[in-house]
Amino acid sequence: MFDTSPQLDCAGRILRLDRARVMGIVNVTPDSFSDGGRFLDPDRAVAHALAMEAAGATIIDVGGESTRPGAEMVSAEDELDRVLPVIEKLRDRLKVPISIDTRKAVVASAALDEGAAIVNDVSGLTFDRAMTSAVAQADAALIVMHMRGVPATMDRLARYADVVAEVRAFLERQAQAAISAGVDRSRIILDPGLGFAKNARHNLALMGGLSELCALGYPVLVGASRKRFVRAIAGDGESDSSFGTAAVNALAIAAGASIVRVHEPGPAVAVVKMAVAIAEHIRA
Ligand code: HH2
Repeated sequence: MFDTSPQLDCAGRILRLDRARVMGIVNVTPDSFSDGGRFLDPDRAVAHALAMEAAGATIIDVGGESTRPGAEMVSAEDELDRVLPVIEKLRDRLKVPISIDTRKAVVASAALDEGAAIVNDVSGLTFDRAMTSAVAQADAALIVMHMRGVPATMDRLARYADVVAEVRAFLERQAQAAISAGVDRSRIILDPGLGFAKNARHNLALMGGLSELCALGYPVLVGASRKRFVRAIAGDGESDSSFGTAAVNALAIAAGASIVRVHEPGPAVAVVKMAVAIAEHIRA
């Protein structure tokens, strides 16, 4: 029978989005806010990625630059030295697509050449003008995330009259720009960028208005895992905020999100299954 369920063609790898999916995070960095240093060694990063796939992650997001508030920029050379050995080792061992979490086109292109299939640009295409052509040339999928400024300055830029309307307008504009530059519309994913130039109130407003972002017609990704606002509100400890993260993920799926980005896929997969089962019964 002809299959009409939603799916994303990521450089030839098919990611089915007929129900919500889990993206597992591999931070190959010394300084990420919750797991900095744990996966700087390529073999540990690879083992972690494989374990996340086994736990049910259907995208593995590899990043070599921390974007925590205040973080300094990493050179493209250092970023490549961190991520390429990991992607190279994962390429033939993972069944699920790899995304590269970077703002730099040269890093994205090299990662795509090495076997990544999705570019996760946390700058929402504002950092590097060459990013859209790098994505388009590889027929890769593209995650467009909202942020303002750069990690070193973004906290100062958390001022909005209507955060949902402003984030929505930005994402729509950047998606259009990507399409005009040759990225296929069916390969674009949008992300409100929780915690990026946003305070706790802004993050909550975006969660409350998430269905308005989903109404743009692109799959929506939500990344709340271990973020400051979750730890502050759920209050379940500095290092672990898995229950707070689970609550955000369940509500994101109820509002129509297609992907949740997490550090711990195991519990997240259970949350997604439960939330998906209920979301199918939500009355309009
Ligand atoms: N959050 C982080 C990094 N990349 N990408 C998307 N699309 N959405 C997010 O919310 C997002 C992201 C920050 O989290 P983490 O990777 O754990 O930390 P760090 O940037 O310090 O490595």
